[in-house]
Amino acid sequence: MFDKLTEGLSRTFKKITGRGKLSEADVRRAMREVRRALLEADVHYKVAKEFVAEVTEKATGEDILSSLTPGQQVVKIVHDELVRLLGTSEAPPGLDGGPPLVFVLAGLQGSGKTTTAGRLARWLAETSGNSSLLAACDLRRPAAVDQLQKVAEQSGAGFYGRRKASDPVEVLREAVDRARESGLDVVIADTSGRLHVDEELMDELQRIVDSADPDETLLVVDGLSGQDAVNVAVEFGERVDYTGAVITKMDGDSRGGAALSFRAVTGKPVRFAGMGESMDALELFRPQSMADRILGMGDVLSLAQKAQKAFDESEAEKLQEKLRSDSLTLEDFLGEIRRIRKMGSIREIVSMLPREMRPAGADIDPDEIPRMEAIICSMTPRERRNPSIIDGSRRKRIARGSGTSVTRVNRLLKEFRAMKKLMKRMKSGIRMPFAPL
Ligand SMILES: Nc1nc2c(ncn2[C@@H]2O[C@H](COP(=O)(O)OP(=O)(O)O)[C@@H](O)[C@H]2O)c(=O)[nH]1
Ligand SMILES: [Mg+2]
Repeated sequence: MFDKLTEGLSRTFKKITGRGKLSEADVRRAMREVRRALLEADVHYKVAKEFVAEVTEKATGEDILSSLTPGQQVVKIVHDELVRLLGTSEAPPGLDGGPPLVFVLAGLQGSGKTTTAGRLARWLAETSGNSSLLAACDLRRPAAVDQLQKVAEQSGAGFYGRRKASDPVEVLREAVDRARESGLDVVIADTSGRLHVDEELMDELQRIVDSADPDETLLVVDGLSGQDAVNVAVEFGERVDYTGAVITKMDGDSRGGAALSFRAVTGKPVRFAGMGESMDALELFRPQSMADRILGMGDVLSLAQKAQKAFDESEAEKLQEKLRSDSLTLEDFLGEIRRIRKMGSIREIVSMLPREMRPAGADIDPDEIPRMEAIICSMTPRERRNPSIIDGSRRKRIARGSGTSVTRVNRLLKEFRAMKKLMKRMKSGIRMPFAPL
């Protein structure tokens, strides 16, 4: 995702972070490069221009240029402006009201509406326990009703549709009645799209929206189409007052133009990002981590901030020393998993690391921690200090002593090794070239 943009920006930032002094001309030169990188990523030219003007203004102040690390300050300003451009914070859909809440999905053909209907149902179920009913309001193509039904099955959502129906407004009304009768929380209407915005499409959508008065009208746009996605959004906005957007196909080689320009051009929040074709590939759109990724830090910056909070500096140093000398013990491990629990689940932390830094099998379920504690406590001090002596019979004894099983003891030892690897990498990864830590 956004690889080219990341490449362009890193090249520029490398030039300015390696130096102790920066002149105003250096900053201006760097900003010209930033502007070019944004345009190449298909960011709307006005957005790119304003972005660069804003950063330049902030970055050429005396306080920045005369600071000890001017390059890093400039990168930080770019980072913060990117976060702002992307919408500052997450913008989940409103869930007060209803039941049933009504969400309408609109957008061009192929943008990902039908897929998003299922993924949204899944997301709602997982994040807030809401049940959904998918309503088949795309009556243009006969196969559309079947496709939605399949998606509903895959996502575990309910389905309402009539193959012979001709009026989507009516279908949605019936679906809402059905959801109310069955006690379902959200109706998600899949509507029809066209290849281009046309009168007929907009009329139909407007009728649906006028009649259903949805709690959310989400415009689904294709992240691969760059600025075009934003142009489409502007056209839709002239006719229908949608509440937010879903940008799909961000997993592909999307250059970033849609995600970066959307908010600034339309004034509407991007609520979700589609990150793949599977039913669980819908994520809240996260300006903060998106900006981190664009700057090529994976989410290392936020990981580092989190880590910093949880790690006491001297502890971290001790640990570093142990990692260096490879003498990390299971006692340290226990201390570490308790600390890391404070930071959020390991799964979450691992997912924030750039892909190449991710160790295999290092995700530990936080609910497992008490059990892991019991297992480590059932070991002798010698075993804790030197896990390699834990052979088959010791494993059996430990399993008995901790009231667990040999499988669990094995898993813990495996996780310990993975963790050792993870922490080694984290330690070297946290100090990124320009993360001002
Ligand atoms: N890689 C990827 N493919 C997606 C994503 N969202 C949708 N698609 C694919 O895009 C195509 C069109 O999606 P569909 O939901 O049928 O679009 P609709 O015409 O707007 O209903 C399908 O092949 C989807 O699998 C996404 O986030 N990532
Ligand atoms: Mg569809």
